[in-house]
Amino acid sequence: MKKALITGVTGQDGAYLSRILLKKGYKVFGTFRRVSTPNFWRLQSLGIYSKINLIPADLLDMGSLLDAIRVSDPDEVYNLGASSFVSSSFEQSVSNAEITGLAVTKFLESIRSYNSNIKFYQASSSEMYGNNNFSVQSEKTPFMPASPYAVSKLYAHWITDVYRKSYKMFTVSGILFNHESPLRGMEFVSRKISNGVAEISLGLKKELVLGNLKSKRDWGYAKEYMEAVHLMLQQDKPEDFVISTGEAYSVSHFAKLAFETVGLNWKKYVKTDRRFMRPSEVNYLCGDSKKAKTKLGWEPKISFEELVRMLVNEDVKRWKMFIDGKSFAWDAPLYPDEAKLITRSHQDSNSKRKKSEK
Ligand code: NAP
Ligand code: G4F
Repeated sequence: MKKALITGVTGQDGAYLSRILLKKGYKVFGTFRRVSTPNFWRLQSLGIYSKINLIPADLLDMGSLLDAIRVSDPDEVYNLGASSFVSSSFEQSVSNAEITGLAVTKFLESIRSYNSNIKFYQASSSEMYGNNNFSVQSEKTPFMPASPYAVSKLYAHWITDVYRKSYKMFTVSGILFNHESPLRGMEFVSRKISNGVAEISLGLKKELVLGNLKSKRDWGYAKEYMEAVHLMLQQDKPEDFVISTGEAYSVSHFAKLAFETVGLNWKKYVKTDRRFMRPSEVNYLCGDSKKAKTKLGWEPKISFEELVRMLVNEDVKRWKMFIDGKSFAWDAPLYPDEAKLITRSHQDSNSKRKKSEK
């Protein structure tokens, strides 16, 4: 029986990847952070919580990573753990660098000293391309990071490459473009929109406040992307792959389709506020995943429209179940109302407003 160790098992991708590996007969180990409130709703909602061997560990703590490797003695390691929200990397840039960037070197060192035959997957990101003005981005496109998160991911990406070349280890990076699902965190724009649309359609909320509506992203379905991730570690040779749909749509188009799903006109409900805009924005991302199609036999199946509808319908279903008093694993009721959050962008937008009022 193959053994896999996944960091970030409590996140969106960790949950889908765990289910894929369990179905393939793997013994799955997942690291989790000891937090004051347990965060296993995604594993519970996929019905796999009891099947994962959970190991407490933190990417900030090298000893705990080494312990996780010793305890699980894995054939494959999937490093999905990261501080993954780009906006917050502007507010917590140092911890982001440590968790998302430097921790990868600590992890690779731990693997190298324990057993350098372990295969290693690093969750790289299309955010690393930044604003490089290429109409499509492939494995060969130069990177131009525009956020602390992207810089940290790029460091992790290159150190993964260095370990592959220097120590002949099987280390690969998947450069994944945005991928969404009903298990997406509420702070990301797709879920923020689908949840907001669900609440508005049921009369629970009056408006949806967003940031930059013009930026474009290449949005795919997380479950399909995790199938590609597994395939990357089954190749004969370690290589990096872009995973994307090849189509880019604006945030406003996402909102339009989401509101149309419940028969509403988005223009009546969507407002914008500077505090949801970033100090520096990546305007456009669109991936070329031809290499994955040729070498992995992978291509996306679900269309953008289907993805948007899936998210909205699932959130409407959840809110209805909640109203009916049903109990189920879910995040929305615990999520803080963004109107109450005070962030650096909030202060920046206040000071800009005050200056313009003078
Ligand atoms: P996610 O839902 O935010 O999950 C992130 C995971 O990382 C969570 O399990 C989180 O644990 C864990 N984590 C955070 N800080 C940690 C720390 N100090 N030590 C150990 N674990 C820690 O993200 P995702 O969407 O599943 O993405 C998975 C990976 O792919 C991330 O590395 C992300 O940056 C990358 N990626 C994502 C996308 C995308 O569109 N989804 C695209 C490209 C790359 P808690 O539950 O305790 O917070
Ligand atoms: O959903 P987002 O926060 O995702 P973003 O920044 O593209 O990052 C995600 O994808 C990356 C891959 O490219 C991952 F590496 C990363 O971990 C994460 O999963 O924002 C998407 C776009 C941005 O242009 C943002 O400015 O939506 C825009 N946006 C507009 N209003 C908003 C909002 N984003 C958020 N989160 N909230 C808003 O209200």
